[in-house]
Amino acid sequence: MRIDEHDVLIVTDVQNDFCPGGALAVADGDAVIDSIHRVAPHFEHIVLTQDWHPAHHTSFASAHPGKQPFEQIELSYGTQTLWPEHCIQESKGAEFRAALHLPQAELILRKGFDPQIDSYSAFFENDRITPTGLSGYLHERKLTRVFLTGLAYDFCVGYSALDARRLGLPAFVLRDACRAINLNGSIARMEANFAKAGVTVIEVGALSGRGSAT
Ligand code: VGL
Ligand code: ZN
Repeated sequence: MRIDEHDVLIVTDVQNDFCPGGALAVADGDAVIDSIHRVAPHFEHIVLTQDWHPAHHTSFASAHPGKQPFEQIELSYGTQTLWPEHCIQESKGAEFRAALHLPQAELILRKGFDPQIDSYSAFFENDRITPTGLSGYLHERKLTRVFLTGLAYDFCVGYSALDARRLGLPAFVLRDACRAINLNGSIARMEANFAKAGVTVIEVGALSGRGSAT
């Protein structure tokens, strides 16, 4: 499949806390970097997302006395999984992984900064209605097809892909450029949602375009 100037690569949350040694480490998380570097030269447009929580964020188990990480609670906007404290603004854990080298990325979109609402998706916060502004940005720049990579496949990457479809944008998840958290069947559940929403899952090797011979 050939990449053109209306396509955008979204690199999701490749941050220290989601990589080995981090507060919410995804197994083999930094393995996404090589795949992302492989595919990046095809794209004229790249957006990075950065999970960016204030201390005491409502998604942290530590903000809810008696609750443990990976339990669920009901918040005003619905069910929320509770996480270890991670990606706190200006912390080392919130920094992009040092090996990630994408100086050509055009936008860094921060999310999860409202103390009271989590944000998995790059498009909408977890209340499913508060926009991050990414939809308007892509629209104004005439970026219409979304290719998703990064962490985690079954949370932030997945919800971003579903929201892209909700906005009417073709969405392609590059499976081998993602790694998953895999919490209580979250991978299978997300893939069922992909199928319903029309999200296409492909491999990095399926793409060609700028900077490739084919
Ligand atoms: C993520 C859980 C909490 C992710 C972010 O990037 O998938 N998951 N915050
Ligand atoms: Zn988070």
